[in-house]
Amino acid sequence: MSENSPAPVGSDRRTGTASVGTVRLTVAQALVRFLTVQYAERDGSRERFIPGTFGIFGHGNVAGLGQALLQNAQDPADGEAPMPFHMARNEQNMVHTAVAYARTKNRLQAFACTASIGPGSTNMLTGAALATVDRIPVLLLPSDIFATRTVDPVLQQLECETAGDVSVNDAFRPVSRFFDRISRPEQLIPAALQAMRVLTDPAETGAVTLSLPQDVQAEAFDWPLEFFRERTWHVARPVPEPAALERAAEVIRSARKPVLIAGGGAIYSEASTALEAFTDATSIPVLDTQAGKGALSADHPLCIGGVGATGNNAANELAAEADVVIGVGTRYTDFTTGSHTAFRHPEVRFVNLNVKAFDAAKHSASMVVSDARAGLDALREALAGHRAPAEHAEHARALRTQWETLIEPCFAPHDQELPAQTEIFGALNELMGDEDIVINAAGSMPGDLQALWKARSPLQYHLEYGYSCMGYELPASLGAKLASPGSEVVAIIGDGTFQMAPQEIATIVAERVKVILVILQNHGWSSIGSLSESHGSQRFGTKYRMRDEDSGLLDGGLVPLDIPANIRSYGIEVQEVSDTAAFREAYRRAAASAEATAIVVNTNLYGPNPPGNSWWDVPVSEVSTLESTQSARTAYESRRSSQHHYL
Ligand SMILES: Cc1ncc(C[n+]2csc(CCOP(=O)(O)OP(=O)(O)O)c2C)c(N)n1
Ligand SMILES: [Mg+2]
Repeated sequence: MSENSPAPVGSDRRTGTASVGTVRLTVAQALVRFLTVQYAERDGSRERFIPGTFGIFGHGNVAGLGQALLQNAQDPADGEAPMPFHMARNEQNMVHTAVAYARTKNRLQAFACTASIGPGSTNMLTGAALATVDRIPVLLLPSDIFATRTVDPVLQQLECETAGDVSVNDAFRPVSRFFDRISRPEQLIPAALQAMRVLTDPAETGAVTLSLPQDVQAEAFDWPLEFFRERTWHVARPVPEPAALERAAEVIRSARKPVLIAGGGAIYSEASTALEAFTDATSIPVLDTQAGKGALSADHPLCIGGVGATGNNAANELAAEADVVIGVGTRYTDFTTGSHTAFRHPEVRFVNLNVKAFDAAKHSASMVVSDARAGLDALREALAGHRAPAEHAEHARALRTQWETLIEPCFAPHDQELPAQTEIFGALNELMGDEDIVINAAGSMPGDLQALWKARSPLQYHLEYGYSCMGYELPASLGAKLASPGSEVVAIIGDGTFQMAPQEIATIVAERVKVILVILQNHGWSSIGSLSESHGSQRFGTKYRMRDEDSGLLDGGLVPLDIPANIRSYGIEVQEVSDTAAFREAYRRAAASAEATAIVVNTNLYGPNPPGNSWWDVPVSEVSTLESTQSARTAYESRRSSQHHYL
């Protein structure tokens, strides 16, 4: 590739010295080249920010970004870094893979994802929403309709009669933290720089979308060489404002029964050591959210575990009594707050330590806008010498011991033909190493895992419960393994979830990535089935059953889907088991294998699930002719009356 004169001056990529001159490249070639020289740095450790691109080609990107990626691989410019390409099977899945990678890297790296026009691009919308809800960086490059409009309507174009500049890609706007459409080549320069800013800003990050019209991708432009110099984006650790810190410390000093809730932010900011030091110094018990489990090791005597709708009784009792709740890096979803019923002290106050003011302000809190690690260290110093009352910590430890006794039966064999999934989780928790990764997102499993799982490292418990997206687990296992090759990566996948997105097994096989897929076959939805039953809807439409010729309903025999055979067809080994001892054996074989394998476990659709006494607000029909619904409504109204506004 030749670069236009004048020749680059002082174009040392390493030092980032200014370069003079231009180079003629297409927009797609320029974007790929730009992305290969972006770095992120935190605490002195620096890595290339975009390690590769996932993609599926169609007419929207095959000759634009596809050509640029090929050229990058086959004919790189002098000193140009490679941009590894990974071919996915479904666009939604590739975003899940990218999200899992970025999460495992604590948001210090993120993949790019390229998709074709129309359905290829809109298939990424769910992944975009997931990334934005979960605050995980991913760079999305959907292709767009011609900027020139000469050939409109192009294949797969939505024709908006009232606005010529609208395409299906406008649907990315609400689910992206930054969106731009590159209608002219030079727009790429500010857009690419803004994209990097948002991706590497812990308070802003999420899906970033650069919509790339098909014609513009292939259009050439004389780019300033300066655009392609190596850039380092410093991932911030904002420190708390002293006055905010003092206000927060005062609230905490006044507390008789404080608790701390560790959310995902505590993990992404690598605040575990700071959290442990804070806990040891203050004796304040630590509860966790789905994203925050493992921030404090389960072995710590004041790690009480999951709080809220899927939490455990010990954590929920402490939450109910708490006069001060310290939220660290949490968004306070309805699962964490038990739909605003978990915190019951009439004068409960909140202290929220969050890098995002939006979250810090929740529940009328005393706000500390700060990085979790920096904030915890500063708060510990501001509280020097202060400890929560000794009887409070004692009470927390006693509740924890009681809960551990209460859940023992969850792990023992039940008197039923097929195991409860809790038995399998107990075995898995024992078999997996501290640095291994368990992945799950939807079904009845997140509730059981949040209540029962003991995470001994911040890496181990990878639950996507912000968007709780069926289909995340399997492609996410690929992303997590690419990010942490030394970890055993286990995706726990319900049979419903499996049927939504099995196809990325082909990508896992092609990439030669070793993961362990654990599929729980219970012929339906244990989760929504029990929710339906408790809410008066009689498990309607929640089982995989044949349409019965007499009743006309889906309540006939089992649908003859052979999941093991289906998985085997992708070329990987499958073991099928129906009891916990056999599962242990199967896991040991899977762990010993060098290749991806699957274990299909037949489990009981009806659980039982762990004990629990918390609540989740799912409205029940106010009027109904069904007795089941009427009684569920009465129970619903009584629980709803205990909701708080936290003002
Ligand atoms: C994409 C998506 N669609 C629908 C839902 C709503 N939903 C939550 S759990 C569930 C059923 C999950 O079934 P399965 O994977 O078999 O797990 P199980 O409930 O049996 O544990 C559904 C439909 C969801 N979370 N995600
Ligand atoms: Mg199921």
